[in-house]
Amino acid sequence: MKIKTVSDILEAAKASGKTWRISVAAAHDEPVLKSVAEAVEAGFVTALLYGDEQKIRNLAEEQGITLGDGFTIIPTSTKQETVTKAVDAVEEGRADVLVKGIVATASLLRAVLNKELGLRSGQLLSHVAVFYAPVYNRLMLLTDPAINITPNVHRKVLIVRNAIKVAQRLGIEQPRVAMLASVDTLNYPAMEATLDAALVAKIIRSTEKTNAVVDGPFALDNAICSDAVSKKARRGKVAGRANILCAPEIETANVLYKSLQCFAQVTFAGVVIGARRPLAVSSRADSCETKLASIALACLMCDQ
Ligand code: COD
Repeated sequence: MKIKTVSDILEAAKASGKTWRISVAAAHDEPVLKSVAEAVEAGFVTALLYGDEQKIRNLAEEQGITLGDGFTIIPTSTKQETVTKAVDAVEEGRADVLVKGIVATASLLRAVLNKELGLRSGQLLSHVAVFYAPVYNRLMLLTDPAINITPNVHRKVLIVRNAIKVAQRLGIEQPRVAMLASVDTLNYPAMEATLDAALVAKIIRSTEKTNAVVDGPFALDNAICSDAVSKKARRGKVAGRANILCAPEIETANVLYKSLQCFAQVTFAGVVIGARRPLAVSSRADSCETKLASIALACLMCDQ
């Protein structure tokens, strides 16, 4: 099916006819449990729930959730035990997708990156947040608001590659990637992000066989809005039409994500790729809809 919105991501997971096994790290939280219950109810997942069993059962009762066949609760008592066991389930092949529950992203990632027991694949892990922008009537991907703190040029190339994979899984055959900065022209050494943006675009253009078009630096308005482009005369295939926004570092990406979440109540689907299996990663304060869409997207990424 054609995926045009974040709701379509959920519909695509439902329509796949597949049932993925998810491992939820710290499920004792209302929006986490509700989103998992909706995914189980919709029939596209079965869930291993790690965390405080009594709290999970109490929340389920309060929410009218029956913890029936699609659920297995594995009681854990510390945060460390919870993340380690949830990651183990994926590592041992008992689950296809790891879902971040009410746990800090960094704690979960440290367990995922553990050299002996984790889910390392030799690739770079990065986070991609997908949202629908009604003003521009298109699906947009934002990266990386959650993992790579100050990526160098090499890591930025890998972050862009990961985002292109997610875009193509969503049916965007020729993603247009904008490398963000605060201006559209090189200003080095004062604005290092502008040089990185130009280098990443050049490296990908000259070394990769990809249908994607990568360009930068771009100020946000010139990346997404054709009106801004005509006023400022920024040219190229990406200008005003970007569908992947690659931020210079975590702060910019995370503030943009949270701005959309807080000021505009945007629903995201958030996924981490680059590990042996996909991770559904939303922010702890995200809505149940965002958590559910993140699970659906991570499940769809299993087919990549
Ligand atoms: N992909 C693959 N391997 C990685 C990655 C990555 N993105 N990051 C680190 N590694 C590997 C390194 O190569 C090394 O072998 C090992 O992991 C440890 O590397 P460090 O020492 O740089 O990593 P840590 O453990 O100090 O930090 C890794 C985190 C992912 C935890 C860290 O980058 C982090 O805290 N990111 C931000 C998470 C966060 O707070 N997000 C908030 C917004 S939700």
